[in-house]
Amino acid sequence: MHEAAGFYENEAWTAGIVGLGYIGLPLALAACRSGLDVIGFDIDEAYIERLNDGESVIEDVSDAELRSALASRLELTADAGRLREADAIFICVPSPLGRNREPDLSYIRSAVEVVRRVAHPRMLVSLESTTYPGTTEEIVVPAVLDGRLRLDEDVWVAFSPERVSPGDQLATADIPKLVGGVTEQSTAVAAAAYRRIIASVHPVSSAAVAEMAKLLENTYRAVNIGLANEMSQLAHALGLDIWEVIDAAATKPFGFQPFYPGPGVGGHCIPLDPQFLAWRAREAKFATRFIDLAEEVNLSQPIYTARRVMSLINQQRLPVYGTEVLGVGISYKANIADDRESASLEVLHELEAQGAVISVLDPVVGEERIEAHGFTAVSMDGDLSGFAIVVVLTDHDVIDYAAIADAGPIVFDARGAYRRRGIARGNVVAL
Ligand code: SAJ
Repeated sequence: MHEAAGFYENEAWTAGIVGLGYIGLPLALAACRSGLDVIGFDIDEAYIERLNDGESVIEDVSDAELRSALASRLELTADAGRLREADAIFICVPSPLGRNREPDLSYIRSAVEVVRRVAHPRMLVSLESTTYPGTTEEIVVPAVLDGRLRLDEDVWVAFSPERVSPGDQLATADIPKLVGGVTEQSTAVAAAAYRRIIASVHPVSSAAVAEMAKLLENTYRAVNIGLANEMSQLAHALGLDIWEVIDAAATKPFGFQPFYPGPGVGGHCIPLDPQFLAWRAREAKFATRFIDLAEEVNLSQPIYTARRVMSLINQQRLPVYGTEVLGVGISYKANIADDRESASLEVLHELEAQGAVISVLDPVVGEERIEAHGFTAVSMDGDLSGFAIVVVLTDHDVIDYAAIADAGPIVFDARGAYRRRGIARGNVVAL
C-alpha cells in the first residue's frame, strides 16, 4: 500500500468538512464516531453558533449526538483558517441549478477557494457535491495545486458522491461509498481515508466515473418516476386505477421495481441532478432524450394534478373561484419537513391562481412554514367540514386519513395514501 494510503488507513488524522448541511454534518459526526478529530467549517456564522450551542437543524442529526461530538472530537467554526489543521478536506456544499436550469457551481467554486488557501503537503481533498463529469479535474485540481503543490507527491484529489436519502434511517457510515481519484494514487488514498469512516467503500477508476455514477443513480429515479407519472395519466384516460396496476406489476419478483406517481418530483436532488448530465451532454453535442422527456413529464405533473382537482370541484357544480380547498402535506416527500422544490406547493399555488382559497394541514412542516407560503394553517383537530375538497399531496404517516375522509368532503389522493393504508372510502378519488 502507498505510504500516504497507509497513513490515512492506520494513523490518527484530522478531517476537515466544508459545508455542514444535511451531508456535511452527518459526515462530520460519522468521522468523529470513527475516532477522527474533525474540524467542521461553514460560512454561516449564525448557523455555526446554533450548532455550537448543541442545536441541530439537520433532521438526521439529534442534538444529543451533536453535543456528544462537540464534547469530544468535533470543532465547528466559521474560521476557514482552522482547516489548515486538516489532513483531509471533504467538500459538502450545495450544487443547485441556476435560473435557466444550468449547473450553478458557485458554491463549489467558493468552497474550492477556501481549500486553495489552506492546502498543504499531505492533504487529501474530496468533493462530495453532486456535479457533472469533469468538475473535479477541471475545477478542484487546479485550485488545490495552486501552482505550488504536486499531485500525488503533496496532495491527492477525488470525487465521492453523497448518497444520503433524507428521512430514511440509513446512517451515513452504512451507505456504500463510491470513490474516484483523479489519479490511481488519489483513488487509493481517498479510499483508505473513507474506510476509516464508512463501512463499505467502492473505488472506481476516475473521478469522472464517480461523478457520472451519481448522476446515473438519480437520473434512473427521475426517468422511472416520470414513467410512473405518465402511466398515471394514461391509466386515468383508460379508466383504470394506476395504484392497482402498479401493485399488480410489483408482484413480479424480478425485473420490475415499483415507482409511484405523485403530484410531481421535488427535493434538491432528483429534479436537479439529471440536468447536470444533460448540460454536460450538450457540450458533447449529445441529446439526452430520456432525461428531457422525464423532465417534461415531471414538470407537467403538478398542473395535471391541479386540473384533476379542478375537475372534481366542477363535478360538485362549484366554481373554482372562492372554493375552500385543504391541501394535506406540503413537504417534497413524506415524513420530512423539507419543502424545497416541493411539487405540493406548485399544485396549491396553481389552484390559488385559479381563485381557490387554500388552507394547509401539515404538522410535519409546521404552521409557520405554511403561513410563510401564504396559506392558512389548519391543525389536525381542525374543522374540515367547510372544505369542498381535500387534496392529499404528501402522505405523512402522522396524518389521520380516515378522519379526513369521514369529515365528509371529497378527497383527491395524489399519493395512493388511502390504498396503501387499506382505508376504503366512497368519497376518496385517487390520482
Ligand atoms: N417520488 C415519486 N415517486 C417515487 C419516488 C419518489 O413521486 O416513486 C418523488 C418524491 O415524492 C420526491 C422526489 O420524487 O418528491 C424525490 O424522491 P426521492 O425518494 O428520490 O427522495 P430524495 O430526493 O430525498 O433522495 C434521493 C435519494 N433517494 C433514494 O435513494 C430513495 C437518492 O436518490 C439520493 O441519495 C438523494 O436523493 C441525493 O441526495 O441525491
